[in-house]
Amino acid sequence: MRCQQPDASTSGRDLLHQGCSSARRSSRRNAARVACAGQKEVTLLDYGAGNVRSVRNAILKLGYTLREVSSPKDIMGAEKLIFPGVGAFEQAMGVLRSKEYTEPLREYIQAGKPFLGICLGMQLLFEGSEENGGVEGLGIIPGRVTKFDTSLGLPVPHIGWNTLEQRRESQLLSRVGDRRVYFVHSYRATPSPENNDWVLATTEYGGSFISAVHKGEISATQFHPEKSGSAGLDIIESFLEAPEEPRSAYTNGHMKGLAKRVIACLDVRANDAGDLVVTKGDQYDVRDTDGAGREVRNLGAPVELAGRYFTEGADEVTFLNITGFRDFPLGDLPMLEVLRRASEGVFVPLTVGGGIRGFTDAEGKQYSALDVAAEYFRSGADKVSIGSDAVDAAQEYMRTGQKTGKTAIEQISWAYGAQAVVVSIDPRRVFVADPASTQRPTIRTEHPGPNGEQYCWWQCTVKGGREGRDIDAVELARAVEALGAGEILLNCIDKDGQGDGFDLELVRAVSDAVTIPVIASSGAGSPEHFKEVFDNTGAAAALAAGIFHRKEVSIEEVKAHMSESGIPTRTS
Ligand code: 1PR
Repeated sequence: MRCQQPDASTSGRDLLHQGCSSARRSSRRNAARVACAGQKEVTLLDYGAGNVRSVRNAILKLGYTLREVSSPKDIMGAEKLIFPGVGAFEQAMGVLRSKEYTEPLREYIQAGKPFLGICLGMQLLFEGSEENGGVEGLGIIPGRVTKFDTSLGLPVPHIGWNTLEQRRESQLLSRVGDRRVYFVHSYRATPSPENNDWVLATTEYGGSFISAVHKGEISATQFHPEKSGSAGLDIIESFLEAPEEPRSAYTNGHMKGLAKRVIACLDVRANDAGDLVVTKGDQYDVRDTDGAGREVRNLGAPVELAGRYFTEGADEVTFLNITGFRDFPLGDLPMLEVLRRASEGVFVPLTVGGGIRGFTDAEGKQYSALDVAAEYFRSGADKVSIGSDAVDAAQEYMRTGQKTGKTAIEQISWAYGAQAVVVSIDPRRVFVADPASTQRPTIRTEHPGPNGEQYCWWQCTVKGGREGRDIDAVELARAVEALGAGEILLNCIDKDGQGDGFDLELVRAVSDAVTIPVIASSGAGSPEHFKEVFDNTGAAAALAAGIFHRKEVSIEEVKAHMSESGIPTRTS
């Protein structure tokens, strides 16, 4: 068993410092202070399927030491075990079996020792799942895990910040109050008379599903406490240690349900001096137009900006390595380091995009898109965003009607689940006078073209808008959904950096065409633009860059405006 002390590395030292100083500031963090003295330890069951870095970082931030399971006997030896399940059900059960963890895990839980399962770590406790065509689980909790019903018109995966309906009181959720927590999953277990004694909380999403279970010392959550900001850190701390002051019973806020997400986006690239900077374009041109040098705009350092957006209440942070299409991403160590450092202090989901595709390096060694994605997940990403490669895959799929199982989308989705695969679309509006003049699907637009054209379509591009392809954004969205993408990041080159609002026609066309969540991007200039896009389209989230970087509008202002307008939003 490997033991990781919070002061074992420079970053660990920072975390120790943060953990201890926060403990000193708050009486309810006394437990953490004890842990800083090295007396408390948590065992983490990481079977290597994805990003558990945030769980690790959260434990360290709370001032606890960390042990990692490296053999079956470490499980029974644990005092408190956290099991963050990642990936698909079949994969996870397969790894548990091959490492001979299944029986010790069952024994540990049946012995009633302190256990916290997270996401798939909760689902695996059930009898089985219909994911991957039907797989047996650990059989601790009665019931089977099934897929959300897509016929209800709700986007699936269920991604974002939703409320908890607590069925009874328990220490685990005693400090959550009406704060939302972060979910990302396509499958769920539902309450039944057989599992009623396990159900601690349920959540509504096209019906009620189990969001937390609890019995004796065994707890598990369908949501990700490690990605749920301060509410999530409180939950993990409640599991680790009894709170000193009993908290009042929960109250659910007046606006229940899945919140519309506000995402801060950081376009990252090296400037001419070679420093990695957050930049921002106008219609994808990131160089200043004034001044002879046309330098890459420098709007800040990636890790610091990500930290600022977490503190200000961003529901997610997205990093786009905008020159990733040129370089070999695993050679792009600074970007991996950005993720590692950002994930130490940012406890909301992190997405990374740019260069997610297969590569052959200078020595002829081949790396699959899955290898590249795996490295990003290990470094702290929760989702990867695929741009150019998704266009190639979608065109090929539309041409042949066949799934090869070899595309980046399919491979990553299979290994990590659809929710980990975002497809970023970079479309540009093409006006046509007559729909018959193009094979692409058109809409009649309320904003006619320069020559009075009444119709348009949105041409997908690759390499950061440098090359146009003969595929429309709606066609691409449908194709990548079929290939296994779990979410669409819908940019718009015409609107990028313009500050005059999202392209509502584009967002409506794409969000109406798919069942997966769509993130509207490009053009936000005011809080009203967020209200506009949520009121008029099926967008599940809205992303902005320039207005946040330049501090023209704060995330708080956006959320306050959404809240006043009756749009469900996470405000704490
Ligand atoms: O093709 O898989 O390597 O991915 C490249 C990724 O980099 C894609 O996600 C692509 O969108 C992004 N990208 C490439 N070039 C640029 C560029 O700006 N020159 N950025 C670029 C795209 C769009 C959003 C932006 C919103 C909001 N930027 O990230 O943040 O438009 O901006 P606003 O709120 O200021 O209007 P691959």
